[in-house]
Amino acid sequence: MDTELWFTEKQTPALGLSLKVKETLLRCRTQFQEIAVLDTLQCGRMLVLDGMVQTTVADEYVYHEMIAHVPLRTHPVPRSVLVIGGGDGGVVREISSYPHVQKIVLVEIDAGVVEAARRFMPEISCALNDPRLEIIYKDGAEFIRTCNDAFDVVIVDSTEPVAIAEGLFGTAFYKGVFDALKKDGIMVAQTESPFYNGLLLRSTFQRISTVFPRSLLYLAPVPTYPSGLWSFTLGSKSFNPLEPAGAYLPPDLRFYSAEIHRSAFILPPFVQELLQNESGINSPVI
Ligand code: AG3
Repeated sequence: MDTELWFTEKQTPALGLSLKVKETLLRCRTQFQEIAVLDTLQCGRMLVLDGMVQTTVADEYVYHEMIAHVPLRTHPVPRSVLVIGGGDGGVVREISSYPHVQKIVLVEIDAGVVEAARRFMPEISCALNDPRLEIIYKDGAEFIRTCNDAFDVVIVDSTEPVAIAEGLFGTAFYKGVFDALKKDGIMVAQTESPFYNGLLLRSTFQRISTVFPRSLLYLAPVPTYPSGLWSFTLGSKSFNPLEPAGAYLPPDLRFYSAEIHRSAFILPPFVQELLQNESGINSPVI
């Protein structure tokens, strides 16, 4: 029998997701984290940061389409968009399909992630050469303090709130995002799994709600992320995400549609409770 290589992410201390590995394409340590690109049998190429699955060629479209098009189509005509994190380029690829977007700024802390994606994941990183794009290698929490009234949409495509990404989940950061947005701007952040990270989801949602006049949570399935159900929190200064104002719908999308946009905001009762409940007793302990 052939020797089998498997990668396992321990999604909780007691549960893991394992993928059979064909080949390890990259494994290196940067100043910030460990980066791995693995070629898997089930999901094709996969980007792993500090042992956590960030994206796979097989299911990346769900996450990238949902984190990008929900805010981009809530705004009638977004022209300037800031992405914090997102060094693999998946979010930039989605933004670049809007003809009216004039400026995209990508602020990624680790140049190693951009290099790895450019080299091994061309289908995800393919828009990183868009002439409208400026890439800045910096901590997003630091960068945001330097922006004022500059963007229509800010997309926070971070890793988990540990180590380098911790500052991207705090109130001070969301206030910075608020100030970086124009007067009718919109932000969205990935806010983890309602099944396994309920407490974190709630506290993040509450922080965003204290800063933005309108904040809403929506969901999408991402099979390779913990529990397979992922949340996003949108903060809007003015436009109503439930009635998207954007007339333009990018062609050839695989998950997002006008109907999915609306249905993604319909939350199961346990998620609604999670957002309302002060004490956290309904939050799963896993
Ligand atoms: N950023 C969010 C990934 C979180 C996954 N968590 C985990 N595997 N424990 C994804 C970046 C994609 N552009």
